[in-house]
Amino acid sequence: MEYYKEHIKTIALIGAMGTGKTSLAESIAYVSGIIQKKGEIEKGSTISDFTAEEVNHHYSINSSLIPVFYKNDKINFIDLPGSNEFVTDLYNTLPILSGAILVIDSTRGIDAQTKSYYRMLKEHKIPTIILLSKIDKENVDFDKLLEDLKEKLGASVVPFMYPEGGKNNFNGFAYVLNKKGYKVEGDKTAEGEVDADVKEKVSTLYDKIVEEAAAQDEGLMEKFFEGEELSVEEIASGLKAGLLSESLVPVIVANSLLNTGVKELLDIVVSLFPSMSDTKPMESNTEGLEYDEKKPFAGYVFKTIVDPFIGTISFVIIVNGSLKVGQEMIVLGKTEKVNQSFILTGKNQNSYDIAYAGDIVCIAKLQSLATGLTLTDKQSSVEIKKVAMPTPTIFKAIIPKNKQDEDKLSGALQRLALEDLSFEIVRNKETKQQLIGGQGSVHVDTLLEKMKNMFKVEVTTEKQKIVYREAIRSTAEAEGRYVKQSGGAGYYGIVVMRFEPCTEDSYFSEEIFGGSVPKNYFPPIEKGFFEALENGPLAGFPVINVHAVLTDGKYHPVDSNELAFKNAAKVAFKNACEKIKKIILEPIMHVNIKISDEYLGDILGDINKRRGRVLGMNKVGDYQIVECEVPEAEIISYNIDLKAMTQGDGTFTREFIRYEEVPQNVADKVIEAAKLEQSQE
Ligand SMILES: Nc1nc2c(ncn2[C@@H]2O[C@H](COP(=O)(O)OP(=O)(O)OP(=O)(O)O)[C@@H](O)[C@H]2O)c(=O)[nH]1
Ligand SMILES: [Mg+2]
Repeated sequence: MEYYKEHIKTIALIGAMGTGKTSLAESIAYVSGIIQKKGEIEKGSTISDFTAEEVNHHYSINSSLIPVFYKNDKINFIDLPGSNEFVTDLYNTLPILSGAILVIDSTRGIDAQTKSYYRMLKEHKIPTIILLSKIDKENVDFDKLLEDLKEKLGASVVPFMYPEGGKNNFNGFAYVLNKKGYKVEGDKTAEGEVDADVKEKVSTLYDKIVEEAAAQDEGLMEKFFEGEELSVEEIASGLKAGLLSESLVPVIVANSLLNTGVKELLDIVVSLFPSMSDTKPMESNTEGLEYDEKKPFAGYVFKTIVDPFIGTISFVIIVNGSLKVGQEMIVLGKTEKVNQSFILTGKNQNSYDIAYAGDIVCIAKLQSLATGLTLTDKQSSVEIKKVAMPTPTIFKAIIPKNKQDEDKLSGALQRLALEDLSFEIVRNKETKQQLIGGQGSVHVDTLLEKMKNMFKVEVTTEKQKIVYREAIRSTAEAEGRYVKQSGGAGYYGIVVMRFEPCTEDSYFSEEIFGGSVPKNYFPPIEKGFFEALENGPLAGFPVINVHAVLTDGKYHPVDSNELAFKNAAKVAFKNACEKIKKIILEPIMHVNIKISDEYLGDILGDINKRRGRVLGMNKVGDYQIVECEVPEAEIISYNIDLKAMTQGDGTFTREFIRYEEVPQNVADKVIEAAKLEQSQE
């Protein structure tokens, strides 16, 4: 069967951790008939959570694509991980969605993470349905949840379902759209009458739906106010318009374990949710770009998975034209032939004949493909804008358990970077640490687990070392002697040098009169000075911002040489340091913290405790952006603390700006730690 954009939808299952997205995906797959037997989270047997790490932890780490064929539509469901540390798929998926199902755990209600996902959907203008999951559990107060949705999300929610059986004995639901009742019977539901105790409620809710539908269109509004009944088609068209303009958010309920409400969810998606013909493609260089199967081919890689056996698999959303096996396309200026292309459902491959604009297919084993690339036909010049990723908020140092694994490690990290654009690998020459930076501790640990499972490389981790500096705060002059004249070739170099603090990079100059030191020895003296700076007097950190002046010296016509003067300069610096005031400098980071209003007080107090300076606050939408400067040493594990303080909602960025003097009590500790480390080396 061929699907055009009018009958294709891309819908994310999105929501806080553990709210039941993967279970819902499983139920959707079962109800729509693409699987005959359901898997379970606890057994690691769902179609979505198939990687070794997901099976091990019982939560999602990557997104999974579950294409479902229902009635006349192809719905590409994308089951996203709930943790806000696994963001690579989330960021790359948001721009391709035609709709989203925001899954909220009925027993947990609207938490900070839920709010943050709802805001993201709003920002991207994505039509949304709210699904209250785990409706079968005890103590679920549907009316209260509705109130909270309005109040905490500010959403214009319209219930399409109403649970039956009361707070503790859920046994079915009333489907407001057709005013029928659906009682749970095993893993199915049986259609019947709405329970007597909720009949009136359902009738009121139905009237509200009609009113909301009418409000979307002037013609319908007039009819409604004149007391005329709206036809089923008119109501549907009003609701469709409301969903598309995001002025209406349907609320439904489900128990994914028994598939309750899931068929109705699919019905709503198919009949009321916008399709790819109502959806704008991602940002690009082409004005007015639309999904259009009649134009020459253009596609965008929004996700990559690396399989140690199959190689890379690229997920491509077709923006223009069509795609099939054997087709040629331009990738990074080169013509490439697509030899392997299929549709993935979880990890299962299925062949297809031809796919059109708006649809998603996978291409395997095309080495040059990577997430963020646009692929085109020769005649197309479309270029989709690559999605920006947040920068890492935590770094950990890694050391291979086996020394021989050094090469394997860098290869494995490169492969992981194909899948995940939200982490960074940094080699710090100074501390000699290999750092891996991610969106949180769990993210980094997961990457390491993946590396072990997929590439058999094991590492141990260490805390990131802070790169301190030393500087001088007073001026001193000292002599440096390097004289050895007993037997054999001699050494003779004597210098007098002044060292003074400066604000620019360290530099050397001379004030020699009368040739006490011949000019040809200036370069070795300068070299000796810079070498001396590499190893500071306090704790062995590099010294910065020093101006050295050569003022006097002595030479010997036979025994003087470059080495002698180089070493003499080193001795002069060492001697001067005995009298000079010395300090330790630490890296200061510019930090932007994004939080909900309610946490502002706590966050400001905490920044103060971390020796931070708040530069300003800025309200953007419902968020507060706190701009501050904080010593790097104080925010090494800020990610974990910020999450704890904000129920997992807060995010931040960090960037090095300059070095600053550390307070004496901190300096003492830094010096002590550095000396201890040196003694252990
Ligand atoms: N009783 C009940 N339990 C459910 C329901 N849906 C999911 N669960 C359970 O909730 C737990 C989490 O479910 P998942 O489907 O993994 O949740 P998720 O949203 O995919 O989780 P992440 O991917 O980690 O964000 C599992 O133990 C499920 O069995 C439901 O409708 N009713
Ligand atoms: Mg999941």
